[in-house]
Amino acid sequence: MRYLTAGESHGPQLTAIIEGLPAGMPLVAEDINAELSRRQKGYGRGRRMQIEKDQVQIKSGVRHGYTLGSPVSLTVENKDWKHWTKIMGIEPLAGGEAEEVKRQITRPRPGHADLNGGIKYGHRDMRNVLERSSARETTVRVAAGAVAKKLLRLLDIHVASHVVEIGGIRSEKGSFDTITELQERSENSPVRCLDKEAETKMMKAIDDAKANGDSIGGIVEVIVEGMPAGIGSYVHYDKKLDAKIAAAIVSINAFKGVEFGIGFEAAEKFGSEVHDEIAWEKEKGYYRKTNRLGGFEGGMTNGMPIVVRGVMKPIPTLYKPLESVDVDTKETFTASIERSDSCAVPAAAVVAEAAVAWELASAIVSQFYSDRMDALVASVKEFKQYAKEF
Ligand code: EPS
Repeated sequence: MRYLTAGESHGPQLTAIIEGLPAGMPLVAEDINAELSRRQKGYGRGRRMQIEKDQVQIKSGVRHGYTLGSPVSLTVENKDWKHWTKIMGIEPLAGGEAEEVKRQITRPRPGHADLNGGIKYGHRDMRNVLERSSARETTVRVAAGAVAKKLLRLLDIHVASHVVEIGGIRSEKGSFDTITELQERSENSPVRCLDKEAETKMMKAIDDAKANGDSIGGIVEVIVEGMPAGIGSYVHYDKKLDAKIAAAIVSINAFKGVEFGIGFEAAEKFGSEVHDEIAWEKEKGYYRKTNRLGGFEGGMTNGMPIVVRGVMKPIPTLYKPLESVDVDTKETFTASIERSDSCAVPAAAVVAEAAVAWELASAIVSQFYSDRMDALVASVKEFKQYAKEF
């Protein structure tokens, strides 16, 4: 399974083309729209989110509510496009129009793709870079992830997330009993945090950063329940499923790191404090007495819940100026902007869910016969039973 996204932040639309889905999988726009609207929420978002009302249009690969096996194309309109038709126009500029859109971006923002992307493609107007490197693209990654989540749900595999840290404030009372409870509680929090005390402090930290013209980052955690053991590979480096998930998380705009289970804490512990003891019961099959490794051993799932965390740096588009260099004049200037999110960590949790869901769905589809959804459901069910009795 693979997908390609296209679209500029202020262009007419965003597109995702998904290939490799089983045929006969139920899919309607509402499955995707629900996820798109989750991504648009979150305390700390800027004015752009008041303009956009992300809604998907399924343009191919689905007939009468079921996938056909052919590529599924998804589009989401940029409502803001109507304000950018000249600056972001597709057709060559007519004589007089060039004057209107001559405002070129020659001042790269520190922390963004602007300068490196400009050098790579020879774009002296760095709008040509920032339009595509914008996190607006995550809209259609979430759309593709929503399709993956639908496939996983049909296999009784469930994905949820919450925010564990924003601007140095940690969620201390973030425990939960079931994944449904986790999802409900994080959904009802403006910062997707389970700890009410931390939630208030996080919102205050976002307000303070905003008042200061600054931005703050944080840590999100994705949890997945129901994955059978033995998905992924210990045989080939490029088929290790935890490695694929790590790449998918770090590929989200502004993400700088990833960990599974206790993650980096493992560096300071003995092996006996890190590895999870194996047990077996007739009803449950094999399980681990603890889940410090976050559901992965040897590049494969071990049947325990998957626990992945990703760290997002503060958004680099700042009201508070940082020094940079104008590529035309080579003069130092201080960069400042007109519109930005002060914190997008809650929204990024939804994007991280999508990224993880995609990798899991993709690994399942490649490991089992998957041309037909009914056959896939049957084989995964049978495999889960086999793994239990192994
Ligand atoms: C972004 C800048 C802002 C954000 C945008 C990501 O957009 P604009 O430049 O239009 O003010 O709102 O995020 C989204 C549009 C989105 O859908 O998440 C950036 O530079 O990455």
